[in-house]
Amino acid sequence: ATMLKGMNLSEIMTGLAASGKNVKDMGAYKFWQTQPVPQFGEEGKKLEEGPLKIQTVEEIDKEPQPLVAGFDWVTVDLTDDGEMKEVYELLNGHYVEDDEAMFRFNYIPEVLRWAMMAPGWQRKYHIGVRATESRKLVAFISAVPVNIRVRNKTFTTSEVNFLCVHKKLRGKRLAPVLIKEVTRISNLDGVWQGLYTAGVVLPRPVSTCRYYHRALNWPKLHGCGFSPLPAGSKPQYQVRKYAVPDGTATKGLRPMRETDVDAVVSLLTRYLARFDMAPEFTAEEAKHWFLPKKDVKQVIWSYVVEDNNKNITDFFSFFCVESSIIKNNEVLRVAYLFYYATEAGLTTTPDKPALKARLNALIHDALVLAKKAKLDVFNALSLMDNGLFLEQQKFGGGDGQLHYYLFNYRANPIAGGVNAKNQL
Ligand code: MYA
Repeated sequence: ATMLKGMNLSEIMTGLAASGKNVKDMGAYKFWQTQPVPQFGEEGKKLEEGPLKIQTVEEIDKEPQPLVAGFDWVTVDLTDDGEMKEVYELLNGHYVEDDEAMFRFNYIPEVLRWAMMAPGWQRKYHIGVRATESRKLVAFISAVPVNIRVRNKTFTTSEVNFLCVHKKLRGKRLAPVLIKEVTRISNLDGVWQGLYTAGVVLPRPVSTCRYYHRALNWPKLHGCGFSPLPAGSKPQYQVRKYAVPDGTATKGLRPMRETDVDAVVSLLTRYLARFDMAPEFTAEEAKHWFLPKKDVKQVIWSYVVEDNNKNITDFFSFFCVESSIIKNNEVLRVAYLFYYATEAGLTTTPDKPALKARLNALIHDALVLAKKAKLDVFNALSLMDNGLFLEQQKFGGGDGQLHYYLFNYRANPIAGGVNAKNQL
C-alpha cells in the first residue's frame, strides 16, 4: 500500500534500473554479495543472458542449515485450517507496511491459498520457523513453481513470496537463512532460478515499476489518509471525479467461465509474446489463477469479451488484497490489475491508437466491476501496456515502487512487460 500523492503521470517508469537514494554500496550487502545475482556496477554493458552459477543436485546439502538455539525448522501444512491461521496471523501482524506505517497487507486465508497452492505447489516450499518451547510460528518463506520466459529463453523458477520475520526477531540475519533454505529446497528439485519482487532495492532489479492508484471510494480513502484532498479542491469534486457508471459498456463482456480457459490461454500467450519477460500459462494454471473458487470469499475477478462468432477477443482480470488501516483496525479493499489481453494488440501492423482505445474501454469496465464488487481503490503498475490508459482512467502515481528480481540469472534490463502475478 502506498500513498496517493498526485504525482506527474508523465514520469511513468518502465524498467529503469534502480538508482539513487535507496541503493547501498555493494559491499554493504553482506548477504546478497555472496549470492548468484547480478551486482551493482555492471549496469550499462550488454551482457550475455543466462544462469550465473551452474551446479548439480549432488552438490546440494541434504539437510537445512542449523538455526540458532531455541528455534526449529518446520514445514507448514496450509491444508490445515489451524496452521493456515498461524501463517495468516504472522503476516497480518508483521508483513509489509508502507513507509509511514499507516497500512499493512492483510492476506486472508483465501488469498494465501490462491497464491501459495497454485499448480505444482508442494508443502516443503511452505517453510516456517517455530520457537522450540512455545511452538509459536515466528518466520516464514514460500515458493511456487513458475515457468517464465525472458526474451526468447524459457525456464522454471521458484517464485518466492511471503518472506516474513516476526518484528521481535528482526535484524538478526534470519532472512538470509530462510532465503538459503528455499534455495536449497528448490535446488534439490532441480530448480536453479528464482523470481521475486520487493519494495526494497537489492542487487539487482531486472525491472522497476511504479504503483498507480485509481480511487473508487474516495471518501473512505481520504478518511484513512490514503488520498489527500488536492489543494484548491473540495471533497464533492473528488467524489464526482472518481464516479463510475453503474453498468459496463463493452458489448459481449461477461465473466470468464471454465469453458473459456483454452481460448484465454491462447489469447494471453499471444499477447504476452509482445513483452520481454512474462510467465507461461498452462490451462491448469490459467484455471487456478483466473477462475474464482466456489464457496469461498472471492479473490479473483476475470472477464472476457465474446464476439458474435463466439470468439474470445479480450480478457482482463483483477484480484483483491485487503490492507489493514493500522490506526483504526479497518480494512481497505484493494483491487490489483492482473493479466489482460486483447486482439486489438495483435494486429500484424501494430495499431497503437486502436490498442489504446480498446484498453481504455476494457479498463473502464474493470473499474465499474471493481466498484460493484465494493473495492475501494484500483492499483496498477507501470508495466505491460498500462501507460496507454493510466492517465485517461484517472490513476495517480503513488510513491511506492516494485522491483523485479531474478535469482541466478543474468538478464539485461527489461522495460515494462513483466510478470504481473508478482504484484502479490
Ligand atoms: S518481499 C516481502 C518481504 N517481507 C517484508 O517486507 C515483511 C516485513 N519485513 C520482514 O519481515 C523482515 O524485515 C524481512 C527481513 C524478512 C524482510 N528480500 O534477517 P535480516 C536482506 C530479500 O537481519 P530482517 C518477498 O517476500 C537485507 O538486504 N532480501 O533482516 C520476496 C539483508 O541482506 P544484505 C531482503 O529485517 C522475498 C538481510 O536481508 C529483503 O530481520 C524474496 C538482512 O537480514 C527482502 N524483501 O528480515 C527473497 N529485506 O546484508 C529472495 C531485507 O545483503 C528470494 N533483505 O543487505 C531469492 C530466490 C530464492 C529461490 C531460488 C531458487 C533457485
